[in-house]
Amino acid sequence: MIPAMLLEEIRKSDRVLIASHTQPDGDAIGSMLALGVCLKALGKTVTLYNESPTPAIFRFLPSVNLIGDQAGDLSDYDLAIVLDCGDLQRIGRLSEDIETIPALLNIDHHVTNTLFGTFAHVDSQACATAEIVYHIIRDLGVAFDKTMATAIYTAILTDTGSFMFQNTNTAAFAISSEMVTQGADPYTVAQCVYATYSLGRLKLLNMVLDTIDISRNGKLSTMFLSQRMMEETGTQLDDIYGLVNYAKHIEDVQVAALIRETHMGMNGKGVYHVSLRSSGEVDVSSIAARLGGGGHHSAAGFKMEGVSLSELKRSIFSLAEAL
Ligand SMILES: [Mn+2]
Repeated sequence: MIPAMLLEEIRKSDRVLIASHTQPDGDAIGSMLALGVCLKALGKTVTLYNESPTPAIFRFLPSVNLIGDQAGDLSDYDLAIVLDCGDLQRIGRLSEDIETIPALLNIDHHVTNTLFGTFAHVDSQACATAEIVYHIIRDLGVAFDKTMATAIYTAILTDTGSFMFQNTNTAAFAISSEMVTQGADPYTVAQCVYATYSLGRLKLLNMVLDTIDISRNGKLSTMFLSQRMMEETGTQLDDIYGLVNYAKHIEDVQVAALIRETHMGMNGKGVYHVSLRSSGEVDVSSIAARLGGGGHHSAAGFKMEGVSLSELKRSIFSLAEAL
C-alpha cells in the first residue's frame, strides 16, 4: 500500500528531481527510469540525477540517457525523490544541498534506512525499490509502456540475483510477469546484463578469485581487489558488479566479503570499501551497521579508512568466530 500522502505530494508537484545512490545498481537505475518516465507522462518536468555514470550493462535500457550527473539549480525544483538509498549521503555530493528543495520523498527497501526526508516510505519486505515504484506508477494511474516495463523488470531481476536471493518474494514474480506482458523482453535483458562481460572483466575475476581466503571455521570468505588489478586489466568500477557473489557460493561459507581498495595512502594504510554477502542465515546488515555502513539482510557494506589491509582482514576474520 502506497500512502495517499506520498501520491498527493507527487501529484501536486511540477518540477521533480529524482536521485539515487552512487555506483548505481540495476534497482537504482531501473527505479529512477521507470518513475521518471511515469512523471513525464503526467506532464511534469523531471530531472534524473546520478553522480556516477550508468554501468555499461544497463546502458541498453530505453531512455537511459535521461539520467545525468547534473542537477542544475536546486531552487528550480518543488520536489525531490530519493530512491533505493538507506541514508541520504548515499547520493553523494548532492546530499549537502538537496534538502533545500521544499519536499523530499525517501522511497526505499533497506532495513537500515535512516528515515531521512520530509516523508519516508520504507518497505523492507519489498524485493526491490522497483517493487514500490511499480505500485506508485499503478496508483498514479499511468499505463506501463515498454520503457517502464523494461526498467522495472531489470531492477527486480538484478536486485533478486535472478530470483535467487532471499528477498525473492511472490511480488517479484507477479510484477515481472506483468512487465513482460507490457513489453519487457527477458532474453534481451539477460543478454545485456549477464552475457556482455569484457575480456578485462574475466581477467580481473581470475585475479580476484586468486585472493580468496577462508576463515578457520570455513564460514567466512574474503576476496581482495586492488586499484592496480583494475589498472592492469583495464577495467572500470562497473566491471566489478557481482564479483562478491563468487566467494558466497563456496560450500559452507555463510558470509562473503569483497575488500576493495579505493585509495592507497602512505605507510600502507588505505581506504577500503567492504561488500558483505550472506548466504541467508546471517544478517550482514547488522554487521555493516556496527561498522558504520548499512544495507540489507543478505547484502550490505561499509567503508574503513586509515587501516592496513592485514589489519582490516584480521578484523573481518574475527567476525567469523561469532558465526
Ligand atoms: Mn535495491
